[in-house]
Amino acid sequence: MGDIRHDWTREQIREIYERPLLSLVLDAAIVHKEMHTYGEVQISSLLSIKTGGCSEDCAYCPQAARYHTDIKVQALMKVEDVVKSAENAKAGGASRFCMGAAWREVRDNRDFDRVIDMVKEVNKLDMEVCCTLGMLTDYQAERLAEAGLYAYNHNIDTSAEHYSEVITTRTYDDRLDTISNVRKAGISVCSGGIIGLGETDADRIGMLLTLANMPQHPESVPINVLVPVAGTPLGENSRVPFDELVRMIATARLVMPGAAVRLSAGRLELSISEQAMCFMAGANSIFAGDKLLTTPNPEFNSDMEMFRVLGLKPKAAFADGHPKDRVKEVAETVA
Ligand code: SAM
Ligand code: DTB
Ligand code: SF4
Repeated sequence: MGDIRHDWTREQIREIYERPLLSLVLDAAIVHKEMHTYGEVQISSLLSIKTGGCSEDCAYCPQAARYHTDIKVQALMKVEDVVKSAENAKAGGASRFCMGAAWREVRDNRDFDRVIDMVKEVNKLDMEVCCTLGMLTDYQAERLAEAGLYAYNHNIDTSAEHYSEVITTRTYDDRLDTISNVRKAGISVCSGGIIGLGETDADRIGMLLTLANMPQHPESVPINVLVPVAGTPLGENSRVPFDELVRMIATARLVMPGAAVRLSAGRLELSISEQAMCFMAGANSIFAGDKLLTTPNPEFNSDMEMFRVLGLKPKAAFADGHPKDRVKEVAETVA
């Protein structure tokens, strides 16, 4: 039932996506229970280590320099401030700490050296360290891996077909290349997308098809609901209806049974019961902390209340081992 496959056809994913909602949720819940510890939720905390002033034109993003949003541009943070923030996140129950930078790509300069130091320092806290810094070369991915990076987030955002409606300053293939560099370096891959960008159901299915047919599924798949930000081209988009989010999560669960499906941006607008349905449909990860990168997220206390009411348990760091060790294990089994 929860077979891990990489040969999905568009029609097969469409058939799943179009099932009546409650049947779809039940099917996803069965696979979820078979493949994961039901009710266990991985908690990631996000920190924007370099904010705004980005050269890209991602139409959803408040950090693109060309749009007039009211975010405060901030240069790369100091290592010690980042470590303090990671310590707070750990005290709040986060097992993963994700550092985001508003860069198009990583450059081999002193800023990157500082990020490498951040990775080393946060790693000492026994947390899964994650970064999202834009495009990476294979060499940069290796440097991050050597510094102890556990995961790298790089989203495909939408379908290959819809992509150029949203971003023109880099291509879908650029994104896939970075993901493959991350994978080659033995770093856990975190890749998903956004719904609410003006895409069709066929685009949502196309996005899941790309992810599900990767040679290895991303270990984490964030499903973001667009947070419309005034001043961006998509700032007036209407909110994605809740049932469409549930449908997307359940389909992701069924086509990538082993992945952590993350209920990501857009949680602030969801009630506890709506989030409960997302967890039933296979979501088993969230971003916690009162801020995402630049936009608000539910308060710590309200999330703790949700965990209590729903009987959710935070997942421990490194419960799935380290991707590097898994590469070693596979090599040893083969030898
Ligand atoms: N600059 C790097 C990059 O683009 O890869 C890293 C940071 S970027 C903000 C990370 C991801 O956040 C984007 O790929 C996108 O999926 C998501 N994101 C950005 N703005 C968003 C918004 N307004 N609503 C939902 N998701 C958003
Ligand atoms: C992801 O998929 N979602 C996070 C994280 N990866 C980096 C970012 C969401 C950003 C939402 C808009 C903001 O706060 O700026
Ligand atoms: Fe820049 Fe990333 Fe925002 Fe695109 S999503 S504008 S690359 S910060």
